[in-house]
Amino acid sequence: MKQNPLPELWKQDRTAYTCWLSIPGSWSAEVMAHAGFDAVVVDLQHGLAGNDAMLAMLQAIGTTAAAPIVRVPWNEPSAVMRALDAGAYGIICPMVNTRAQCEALVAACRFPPEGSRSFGPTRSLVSIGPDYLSRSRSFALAFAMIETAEALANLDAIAGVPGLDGLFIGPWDLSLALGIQRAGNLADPAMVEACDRILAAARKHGLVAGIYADSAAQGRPLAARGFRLVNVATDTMLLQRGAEAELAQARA
Ligand code: 3PY
Ligand code: MG
Repeated sequence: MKQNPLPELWKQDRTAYTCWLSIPGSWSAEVMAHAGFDAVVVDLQHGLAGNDAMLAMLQAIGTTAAAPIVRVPWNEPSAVMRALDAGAYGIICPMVNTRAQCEALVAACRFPPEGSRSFGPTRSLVSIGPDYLSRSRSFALAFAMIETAEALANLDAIAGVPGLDGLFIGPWDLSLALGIQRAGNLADPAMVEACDRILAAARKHGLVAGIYADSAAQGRPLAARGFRLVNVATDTMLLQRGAEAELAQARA
């Protein structure tokens, strides 16, 4: 019987490291998952995969111990339910700006009476197990992305939504929203302050704080600050950086 490894890691106050998949296809997903990340995120918002590729990528991640997570394209119940039905262990939802939007996200992740998820976990009943319904709570982690000024203004109300599992910072959108000179700059004092506020709100409400970084150098200090779901790699960037580095060395 499958278990979601993430809640156990967080009980031990350990950081789950993730990688982000923007390349559609099962092969690169399988390679990335085999690297040993705690969770692998299929990005349906800015990544290039659609629903068909998502299924194959979740199957590929399922050949490893990594928890498969999906970042849905938007806060749409159908997108959330589809990803959970296809075997995702959790949802990262972009642009959650109000308490009502966060309530809608959580409701889409939970079967009645807690929520309004429609029953039809076609693959989850196979890939997770026939008892999926009774264990679905730990396989439907709900993370609300905090990445706008509106979300920051509503931070406490969003974090207080019952059933939410975590807040997840999108530093690129958040830095644009805050008018920070260099987009994505996690070291900008205004970003440091915003991230600390989000971290504090997560702690206050017993939530996991997560954040997107695209390297270990960026991600390690974030884990030290208390983030417990930290992205440290993306497939596209690794491919690009690796290819450029090899070519540069060959031509040197
Ligand atoms: C952001 O930084 O805005 C993200 O959504 C990360 O992908
Ligand atoms: Mg974003």
